Amino acid sequence: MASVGLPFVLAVLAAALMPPSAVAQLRTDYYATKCPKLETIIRSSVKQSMAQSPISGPATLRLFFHDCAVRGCDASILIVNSNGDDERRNADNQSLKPEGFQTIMNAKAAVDSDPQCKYQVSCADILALAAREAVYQSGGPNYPVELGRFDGRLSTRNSVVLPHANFNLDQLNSYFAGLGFTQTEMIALSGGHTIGASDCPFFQYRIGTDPTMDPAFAAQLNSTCNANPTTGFAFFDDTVVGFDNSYFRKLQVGRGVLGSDQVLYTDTRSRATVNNYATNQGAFFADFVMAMTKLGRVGVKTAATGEIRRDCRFPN
Ligand code: HEM
Ligand SMILES: *[C@@H]1O[C@H](CO)[C@@H](O)[C@H](O)[C@H]1NC(C)=O
Ligand SMILES: CC(=O)N[C@H]1CO[C@H](CO)[C@@H](O)[C@@H]1O
Repeated sequence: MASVGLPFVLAVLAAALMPPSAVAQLRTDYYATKCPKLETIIRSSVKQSMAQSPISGPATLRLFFHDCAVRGCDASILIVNSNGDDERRNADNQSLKPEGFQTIMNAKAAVDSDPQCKYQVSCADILALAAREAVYQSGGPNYPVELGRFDGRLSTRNSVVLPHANFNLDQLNSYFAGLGFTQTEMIALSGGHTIGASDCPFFQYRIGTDPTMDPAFAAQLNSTCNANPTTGFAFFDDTVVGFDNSYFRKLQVGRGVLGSDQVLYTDTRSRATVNNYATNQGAFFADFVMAMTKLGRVGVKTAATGEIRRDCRFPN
């Protein structure tokens, strides 16, 4: 009998020492036989949604973050409970745009219209793939998405804990450390604000009071929000639907929209990373992909702890 090599022995040992299924095993080829056309189906469905509305891409990316950050990436953010007690109706989710939910509903319908795929693909995986499409089809990196998540059955308003737009660096770091992220990863993820917009209530308090805001920018935001106090909004950067590193270049000139954006440059402990991403888009893209992949692993459910939801809004 051939002797087994040392690497093999070490691998077996390592596997034996791992706690059983402590971490769900995600794989990029999880649906290779269950739904071979999955990625093509979702790519084309999200493309249609994004063509229908420029809000679809940003809203979908944000939805993925809000899902993973609460109870893990288990599509709990999509659940609609008849008593109204669900994550999407927490105050922190009030401004989630319906276009994001619609993008996922459309993608799910497209997946289930393929007889081979029907009821085979979790809503959590559809959301992870749709978020990648939102990034890629906005001009950002195309990256492999790990799959094999199961959908959760629970969603409650009180379980929602999300970062706030007035957080300082320590608060941002402590929030993201709770999800397992370093400061650099937190900054890369904040680069998601290279697409989309913010409503006035999230930043209006900074106008005229925050000295780190460029005065000309403050005047511009002021007139936007004065003209439409309830419906006014500001795009995060100049390339509204373009996924690039311009978000970081705007921070360098005091044109960050949210306090939590601008502080990444103002605080000298995080400034070097902002400067790096501002000058090196490749570095931002690489770190963003790594951090998004890591975000996609947060709190993942298995067949034993979750299900494949038939309607993304309701547990089976
Ligand atoms: C760092 C802490 C974060 C804070 C404080 C924060 C806060 C916010 C706020 C206040 C808005 C505006 C909402 C509105 O007016 O409708 C927003 C929008 C957005 N956020 Fe974040 N966010 C954070 C991190 C992230 C992360 C990690 C991602 C994804 C990688 C993300 C993606 C987005 C996107 C794409 C939008 C635009 C949504 C749209 O245009 O509909 N955010 N965020
Ligand atoms: C904002 O606009 C109001 C009304 O025009 C004005 O009174 C105020 O001084 C402006 N503030 C800033 C910071 O531009
Ligand atoms: C998208 C969505 O469901 N938003 C809800 C957020 O929470 C508020 C307050 O409960 C609801 O009115 C929104 O419909």
